[in-house]
Amino acid sequence: MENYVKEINELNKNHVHIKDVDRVNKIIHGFISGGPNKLHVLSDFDKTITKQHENGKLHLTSFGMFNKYPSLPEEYLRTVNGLAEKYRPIEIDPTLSIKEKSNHMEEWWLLTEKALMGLEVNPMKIEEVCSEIAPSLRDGTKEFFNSLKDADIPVLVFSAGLGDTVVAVLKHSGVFLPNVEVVSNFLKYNNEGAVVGFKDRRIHCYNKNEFAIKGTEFYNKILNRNNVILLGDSIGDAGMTEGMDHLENVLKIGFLYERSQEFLPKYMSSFDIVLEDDQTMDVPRAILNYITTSPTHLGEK
Ligand code: MG7
Ligand code: MG
Repeated sequence: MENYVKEINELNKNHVHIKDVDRVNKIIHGFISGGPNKLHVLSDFDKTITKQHENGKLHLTSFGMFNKYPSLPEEYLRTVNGLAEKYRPIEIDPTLSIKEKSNHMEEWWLLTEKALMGLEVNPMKIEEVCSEIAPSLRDGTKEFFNSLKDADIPVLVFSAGLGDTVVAVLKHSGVFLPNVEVVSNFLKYNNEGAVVGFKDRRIHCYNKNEFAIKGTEFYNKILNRNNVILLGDSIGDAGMTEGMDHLENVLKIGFLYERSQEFLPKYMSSFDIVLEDDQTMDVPRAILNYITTSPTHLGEK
């Protein structure tokens, strides 16, 4: 088999870590054989589509952006900030098993949903707040999404964050294209315009898998697409394809930034390709470009 990894320049940089090059070559081979018609993209949002850091600052997450909505009740903010203080360390604790964390995350999202209940917020105003905050997307995201659209490749942005702010940012950045869908926690309102919770089952960072995608319109679109590029920045993101039995070639790309020394081994065993402090979409773009221009694929046309 050809050494695709060697041929794709972007994969030969110092910050690119690949545990098993043969495996990645096999996956890319599968991508080329299947062509764009068999491919789709499954991507996390927070710190995967948005940058992990910029000018020395970390970006707000989708929940964090919502909390910048003007004049939210003090009590709501106190509650959710308290929850984040308690649960965030558990979320990233490398000594706990996924199962243990899962129960805590279940609780965190439930309590957040409860705290949101009764808030009177305006969807248009949420969009406005997000356009003002306007977190930057990774360099090249727009080009990446446009290439995916041109090749008719569906993209699922799969977020355990808040869907309303995710969509607002994607729209504001011009990447909410017809081939893009968002599965996330969306606010549900009553007739008086007060939040009554999330629209569907809560998606948290450790049940973000087929459980949440099955039955959606997107799932039907990808049932005949057995190749996928998965993008994420948290270990939990590597599990997004769990339960999707029709998949054949799954390429997991992980963006690592915080505590990278400590986490690199773990990331390398969860993701096929680990990008250390890479705030661009260069690697996914290079791979996509390689697939769509590959002679094997073009020869089949
Ligand atoms: N995350 C999860 N929850 C909250 C919350 O209530 N407030 C804030 N500020 N952040 C939250 O995109 C998923 C990420 O969102 C964070 C319920 C988690 O850290 C999770 O990784
Ligand atoms: Mg993320």
